Amino acid sequence: MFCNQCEQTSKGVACTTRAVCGKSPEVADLQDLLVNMTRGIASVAIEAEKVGVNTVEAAHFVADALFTTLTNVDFDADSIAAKVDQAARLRGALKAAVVAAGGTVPTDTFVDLDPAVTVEEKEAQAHELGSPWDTTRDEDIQSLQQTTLYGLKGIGAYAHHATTLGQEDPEIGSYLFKALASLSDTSLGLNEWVALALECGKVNLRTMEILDAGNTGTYGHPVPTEVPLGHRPNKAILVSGHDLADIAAVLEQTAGKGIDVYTHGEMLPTHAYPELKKHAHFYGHFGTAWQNQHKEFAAFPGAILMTTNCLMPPKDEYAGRLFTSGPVQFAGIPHVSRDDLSSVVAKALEMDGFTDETDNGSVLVGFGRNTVLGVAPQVIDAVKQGAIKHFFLVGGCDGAKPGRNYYTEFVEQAPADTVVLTLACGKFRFFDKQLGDIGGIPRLLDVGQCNDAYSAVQIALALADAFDVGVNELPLSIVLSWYEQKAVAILLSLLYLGITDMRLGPTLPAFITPNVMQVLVDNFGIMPIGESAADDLKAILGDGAVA
Ligand code: FSO
Ligand code: SF4
Repeated sequence: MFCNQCEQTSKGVACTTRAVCGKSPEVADLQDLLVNMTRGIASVAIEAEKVGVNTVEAAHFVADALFTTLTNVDFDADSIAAKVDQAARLRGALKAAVVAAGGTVPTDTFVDLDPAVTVEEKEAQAHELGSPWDTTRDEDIQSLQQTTLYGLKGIGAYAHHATTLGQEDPEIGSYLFKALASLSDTSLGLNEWVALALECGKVNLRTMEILDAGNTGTYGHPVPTEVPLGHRPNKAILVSGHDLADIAAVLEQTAGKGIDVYTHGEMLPTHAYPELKKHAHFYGHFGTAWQNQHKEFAAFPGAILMTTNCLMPPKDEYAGRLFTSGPVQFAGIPHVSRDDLSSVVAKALEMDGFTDETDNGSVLVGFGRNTVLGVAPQVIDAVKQGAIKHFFLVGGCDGAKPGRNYYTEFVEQAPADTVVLTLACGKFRFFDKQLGDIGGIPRLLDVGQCNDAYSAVQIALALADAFDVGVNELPLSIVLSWYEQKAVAILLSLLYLGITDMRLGPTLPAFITPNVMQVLVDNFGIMPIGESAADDLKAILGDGAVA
């Protein structure tokens, strides 16, 4: 195996014998095989588009397959092997349709590759084929290929959620096909790969936009909502991951059954959606970010549903009450569909649930673009009068590295005349800090999940418009934490928008070579987070700025 796609990669280089995330080398190889199968589908789909053959099913499959290979999603060799077979069937049907429409099917390794029959044989075949990018090429081109491929996985995840909510854009599928097919094109040089990587950012922005349309169109615009961090006596289900359709189904199928629904991790912002918060049994939030799930799931006295990443290999203490849905799979853990959650409900009813009442305070969520722009005149006034001096967007993923305390310190030490916007699970480093308000505007604004980076971008663009400046001239600094490939896609979106001077941590991606990093430094002023949050705050705001 060779995998360097996430921040926790072994020794900051690559997982080659043992995966830090817990996936087996066989699963890693099978994931590579599945990505390689999507490359074959992509090459055929490009021809299909030329001769007018419908490629919607291929686009959905490719997005879902890429999502499957994202960090902490699918640890199950059988399920990945089944998707490889499905890819071969889909590719075969697409080839036949291309021929029937008068087109010519291209030939290359992945258009022609016949997957081996058994899971073991597929593993051997996958091992032989190796990584999806061309390791014989210049290392900077490889770096850009990897960056793009990891961004594609992020797009795949967001496109999957958008499709679930009925949102489509054929441009997304067309770009996935083009970028995947480009992995085999040795004529492409550095400039072409820089362009493909930035286009990945553009297409990801569009994907997050249609996901936003799906989320807000189906469940309403988030509204400021106080979410208890404690619990009350009742049976309980904990829902983690990012899938709004799944938590909506849980809420519907538990209504009137004497079960309270709690969120974990990236599900916290769902409390703010009117069509979800209307359920009286949608009670509170339990725990923090994904990397704490071994302790937190073990302490939860009810059924647990993991709807997307980040799943960790489960502990025995709670494996018997854990369920997965959507693209998430783990051998031995029941996989359920949102159409029938009866086994999750039955498990929750069978367990004690919470038997006492505990008040752990609360947090405020629901500061998506609609809410924030609804108070834009007050925000603009506060800036003009000097009550708000600076905005920070401190967002991204959480993870296990001790260096991530930087983000807690950064937010704690941000001066009282600054406002912090946050999103994704990195917020759990500071989500319950009481930062107060500035003239009624809370100093800590939870914009939502990682995909709500779209919402944060809309807020920044609207403020830039109101002040008649570019986004880079706003009193706004972006401090990102990354862990997995959705964060790569979001970073590419911010670069595509031309946003400069972002800070990135806790470490720089292993797949970015020094030369590619230099391109990012020269063109975008991107920089790693510093040793000390206080020093970075001073560098941004000037001396004496730290609270
Ligand atoms: Fe966190 Fe995991 Fe949402 Fe990522 S749960 S780390 S950026 O998957 O997607 O924020
Ligand atoms: Fe290693 Fe991350 Fe790849 Fe898992 S996803 S094998 S931890 S680089």
